[in-house]
Amino acid sequence: KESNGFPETFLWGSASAAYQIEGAASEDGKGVSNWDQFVRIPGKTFKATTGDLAVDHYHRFKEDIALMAEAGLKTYRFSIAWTRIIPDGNGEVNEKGLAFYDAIIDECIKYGIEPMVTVYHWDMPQALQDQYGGWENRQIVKDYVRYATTLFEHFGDRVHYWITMNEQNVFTSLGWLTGMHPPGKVMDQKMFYQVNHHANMAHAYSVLELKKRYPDAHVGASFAYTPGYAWDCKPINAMAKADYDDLQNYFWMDVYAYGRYPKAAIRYLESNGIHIQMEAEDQKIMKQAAALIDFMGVNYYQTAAIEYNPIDGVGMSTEVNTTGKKGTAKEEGIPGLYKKPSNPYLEKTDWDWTIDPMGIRMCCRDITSRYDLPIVISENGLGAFDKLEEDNVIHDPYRIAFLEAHLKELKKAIDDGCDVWAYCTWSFTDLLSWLNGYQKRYGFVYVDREEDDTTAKLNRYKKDSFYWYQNVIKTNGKDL
Ligand code: GCO
Repeated sequence: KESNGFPETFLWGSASAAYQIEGAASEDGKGVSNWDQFVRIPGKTFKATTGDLAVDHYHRFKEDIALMAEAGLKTYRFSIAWTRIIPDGNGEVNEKGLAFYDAIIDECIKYGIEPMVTVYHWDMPQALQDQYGGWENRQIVKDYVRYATTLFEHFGDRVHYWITMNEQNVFTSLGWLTGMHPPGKVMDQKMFYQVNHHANMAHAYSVLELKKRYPDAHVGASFAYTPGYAWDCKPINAMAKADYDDLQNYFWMDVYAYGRYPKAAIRYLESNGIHIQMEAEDQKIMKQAAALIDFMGVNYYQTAAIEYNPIDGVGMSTEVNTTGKKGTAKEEGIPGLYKKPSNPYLEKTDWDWTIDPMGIRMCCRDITSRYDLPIVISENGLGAFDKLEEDNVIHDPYRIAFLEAHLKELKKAIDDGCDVWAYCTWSFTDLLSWLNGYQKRYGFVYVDREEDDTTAKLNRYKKDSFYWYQNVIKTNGKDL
């Protein structure tokens, strides 16, 4: 059948996060974040890489945004560093921090690029961690909402797309279960769920504050959605997939879209002695916020195969592939419920992430039928080893193939009736990978630096994929 293609208003974009690109870690009054501190613990990141310099976007944002304009981007998704706006988390507002993001936003607007702002992309003021344990304490809700409201009031006249939380499922799992992200706690399950509830309330109250001020603003949260496939048609594996969905997908998306936790997940937690502490109004506020969100943000990278996991089966793995050496990832699961064996039908990236273009269509279809919400693909991309060759060219046909295959499936999702507003690749320039330094690159623009290179020139070079994306945007995806 004939495809209608991408809508005329489709927002072609790319995404980044403050800590991964900005650098200037202590300039212009910026406070210390949890990440500034965490990366200094030996063994936490590849070659002890820090974001102190990152790709120096703080000083080169004009060059970077000019490149985005050259590529034809319609939107640029970036995050704001809480520590630039309120350096100690809940004290004075730092005017220089506001001025930096004013400049970014104005630069985007100058080129007709719609700014899409992520309020929280994992870098929390360390002062709040020290004062009261950060996300572990209910106080974080008030402090987050004050920070978010400061952004809404200052930037709301120019920013029409807001993302409250980036991958809450990831930063909480890695922070309180695998210990790979700050605060580095391992299998603290009770706290994991409590922290999530605090983040949910921070999200919910900030949605209400935004809509009070800017009822027409578009808001959502970005969820790292890994759709599951039942291993086979054995009923117990189909049930394992239902458990996986309730505990690992709908546990977040149902909160954003419906304002409630999946019943079976809550029953499971309670039967394991985990009771989420809530305040009297919480359920009401969650529902109010859910009724106000405009889209579901989806960061799509991969799918998972799901199989029943016996009670003495595999647990959560704290050893994942951070080396880029294929085949080093371990199977993970929740004993008694499910595990995620490697899917034999799919190729994998060097970091053992399955490559599954159809998964992006699955995400869209599932969100459309379950929530009937518009969708913003807030991230999709391929982390790979890229090579700068003579004459400063970078041939990345694997990235083009990856993105093209995903966009073809996204187009089918649109033809299926899904209301997809935007597609942001991760990322535009290369940037710091939280745990992998600079060996795992995602950008259309190569940044000339290595981990331990303090004299890096940080020159920007366009990869082949840059020109490919430029053409996709110019033709509004017509040839896909
Ligand atoms: C990495 C990760 C990140 C994430 C992003 C999530 O290599 O560090 O892949 O780049 O994709 O921050 O929102």
